[in-house]
Amino acid sequence: MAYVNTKQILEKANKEFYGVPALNINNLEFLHVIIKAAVAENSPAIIETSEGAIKYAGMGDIKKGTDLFVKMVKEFADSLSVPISLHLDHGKNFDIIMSCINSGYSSVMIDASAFPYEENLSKTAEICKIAHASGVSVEAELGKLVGIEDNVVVDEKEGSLVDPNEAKEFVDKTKVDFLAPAIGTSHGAFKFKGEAKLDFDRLKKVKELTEIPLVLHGASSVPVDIKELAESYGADFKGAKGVPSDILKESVKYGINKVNTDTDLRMAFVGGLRKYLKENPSEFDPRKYFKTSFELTEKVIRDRMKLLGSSNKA
Ligand code: PH4
Ligand code: ZN
Repeated sequence: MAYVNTKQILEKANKEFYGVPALNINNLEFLHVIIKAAVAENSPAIIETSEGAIKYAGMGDIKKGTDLFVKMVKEFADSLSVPISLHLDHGKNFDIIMSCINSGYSSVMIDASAFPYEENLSKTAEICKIAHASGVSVEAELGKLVGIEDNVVVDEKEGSLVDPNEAKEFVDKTKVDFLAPAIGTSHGAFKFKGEAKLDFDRLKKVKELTEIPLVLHGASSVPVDIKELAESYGADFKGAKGVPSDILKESVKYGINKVNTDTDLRMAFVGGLRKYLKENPSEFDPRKYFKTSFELTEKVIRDRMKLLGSSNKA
């Protein structure tokens, strides 16, 4: 099978009420570990690359970056029985979005959420038209991901979350395939100053009105064991806090199907690397010193697949 359209993965998840992790990569090692985890869990997986990842992998050359990621992912996915897709995360640059479509990505995100609603709508509709003509599915975002500083001012936070009625009109007019409604998460390792909380009433309304697969950005949990392990080997992750597992599970119950996770993988990988190098100070072979990184990161991904319900859904 197994290099598929992201829409195929998410429509099944939507119908059968589970979430699929969307996991960011920047290099070959993260791809290896995701493939390993997906096969072990018999789970679908969505692999995503940000615009920064594409520039990094292509040494600044966008076409090289998008071609390389498609070749890498397809090379592994095509011989697997679990469905794997490749998605552009937070596409803001028209040339990068076009390069992903032309190289053969399974789906792209057009992130015009920084623009006023009408402009977001028209930009998203334009990308949908182009992408759909090539069989590529599209994600868009409504509302803004709330940063930690915004959490302090509640009114500002209110104003930046998704409006469910706008979401309905937006989906109808743009023909977007999946939608990321802002419901209170933010990117990175420092999401909440106080208690973690998402706006589930808003999420339920968006799902009820649109019925399409929904996406949760900023969904890393910052697992305590990973944080503590990394810190015991010298990392400084003071104040790091993510979305607790029970809240993630609840968000799937209310309609989230694509669960964007990057920070947890990065923390597990770097924690494992710190541990390995401390315990093996004379090792300098890259085929060996990622051993603990691989083990910890694979476990984080497999735990996430079990939690979201994508295990055995391949
Ligand atoms: N993302 C990941 C964004 C990564 O520029 P960049 O490569 O650093 O961008 O879209 C997420 O939603 C991940 O959320 P997380 O931070 O909670 O893992
Ligand atoms: Zn995101």
